[in-house]
Amino acid sequence: MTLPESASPPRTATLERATAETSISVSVNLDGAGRCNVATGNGFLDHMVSQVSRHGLFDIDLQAQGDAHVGWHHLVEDTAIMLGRAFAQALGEPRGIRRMGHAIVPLDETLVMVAVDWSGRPYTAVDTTLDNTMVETLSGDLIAHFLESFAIEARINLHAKVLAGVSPHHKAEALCKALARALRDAVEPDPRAPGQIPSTKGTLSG
Ligand SMILES: [Mn+2]
Repeated sequence: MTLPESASPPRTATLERATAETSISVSVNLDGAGRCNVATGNGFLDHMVSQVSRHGLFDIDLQAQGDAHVGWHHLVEDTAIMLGRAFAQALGEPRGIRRMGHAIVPLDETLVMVAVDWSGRPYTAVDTTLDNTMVETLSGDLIAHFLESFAIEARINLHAKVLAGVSPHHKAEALCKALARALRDAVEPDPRAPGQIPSTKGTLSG
């Protein structure tokens, strides 16, 4: 029996975790309006999470504190881990969704491509061209680390590539916008296949 749309469980998740390095609480609504309340202590990381929310139309409430005195690595990594876990939990069993999504996003001189597959098999191929530069207050390698950590925990296949660009800020921001649009397409209900697992294998459990 196919349940009517109104009976579908809400695609939301709320998680908290405290480690010796960070304390993070996160709530996600995949069927939101792009409302974002984020405070990580790093302005550019807040900017990145805000892009994912706004352009994916996901509601995200994320509060993070961490050992920033040793650098931003732990905070960026754990923020991405918790965000990825929240997305995976909010989605639950991936029935009736489009499963794959992609976006090519320009931002002035920058052009990026992101493609995702909610396959249940984590895989990443990320080329940001940012590894040897700073992105505002973040070392550039953390942008790829954010994307990869998110993808592993969300259990998605993520390909992300900067195709053109100069500004490190633009490259990182466009990557987050493209991730948002690709994710939005992937989790969108498919009205032509309601309630179905979008796989000939019959499962997306990996
Ligand atoms: Mn910006």
